[in-house]
Amino acid sequence: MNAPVATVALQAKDFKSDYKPVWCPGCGDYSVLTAINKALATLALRPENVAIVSGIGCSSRIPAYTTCYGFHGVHGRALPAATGLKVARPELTVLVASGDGDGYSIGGNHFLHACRRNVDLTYIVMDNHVYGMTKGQPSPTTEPDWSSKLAPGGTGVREFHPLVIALASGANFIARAFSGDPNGCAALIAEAVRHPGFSFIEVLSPCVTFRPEQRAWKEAAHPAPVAPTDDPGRAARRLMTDDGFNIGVLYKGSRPPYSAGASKAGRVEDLEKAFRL
Ligand SMILES: Cc1ncc(C[n+]2csc(CCOP(=O)(O)OP(=O)(O)O)c2C)c(N)n1
Ligand code: SF4
Repeated sequence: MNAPVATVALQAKDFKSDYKPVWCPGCGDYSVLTAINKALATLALRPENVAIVSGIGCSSRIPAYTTCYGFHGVHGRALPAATGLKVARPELTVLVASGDGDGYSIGGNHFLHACRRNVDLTYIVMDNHVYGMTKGQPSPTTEPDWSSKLAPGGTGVREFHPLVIALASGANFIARAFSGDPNGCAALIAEAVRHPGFSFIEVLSPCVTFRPEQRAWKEAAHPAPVAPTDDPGRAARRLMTDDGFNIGVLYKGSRPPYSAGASKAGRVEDLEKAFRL
């Protein structure tokens, strides 16, 4: 985070746009929106110094509901758009909003390389283990035995483990949050924004329409019983044996973030000069 901060303290409501969310009543994404707005107010940022980039899905509607700059792009392509934006405009605080379909399926390749590049972004994935917007298809994080009209008897395919993949690919900060605890979620988002480099937060955010049984996540979510580690080996062991409901910061690394100025490819201004007609 390196954007100028507000001289007059703003409140979470100052980050809320006039658009009324069209999410189903009870959708977890309402609380994630509240948490993002709280985190931005806690960080004393101003809406004009923040950009929220997303792909497509119910969760990807977030940018329209804030007063920050927003880019609601193409399905699965939020990370490359956000990476370009952050490299060209490093003074902006850039948040990326996604879903498990958008971010791990069509956007899965970009996820690996965003972790590896370590550009200073905060990636918030609202995971409901289903494609909500397109009416309930299984996603990469859907349990293999989840039976639905579209996948009777389940897919039989093992789940993708986003946190392990993020660690193996080089993410510098890895956390899990729960939308049912918006204050805790806001605190984790603020910590992720403050942490330099690529920060990944998996937010368990129930889809009450296609996965009504996820309302029980309230009982399942619990604070991670261990302090964050900076040791990738220890983090890997913890994440591989994780029950999927440990909430908190699970890995905090110290890899220096990508800097366009330090790259042999040259600074963005030099590249722009070279391409000027
Ligand atoms: C190229 C392309 N393929 C497919 C779609 C259809 N589509 C829109 S949203 C979506 C899945 C969204 O699921 P997820 O990211 O989990 O978000 P949720 O709606 O659950 O929040 C799909 C497949 C699309 N818009 N563009
Ligand atoms: S379909 Fe699911 S994810 Fe989409 S708005 Fe409704 S509850 Fe939320």
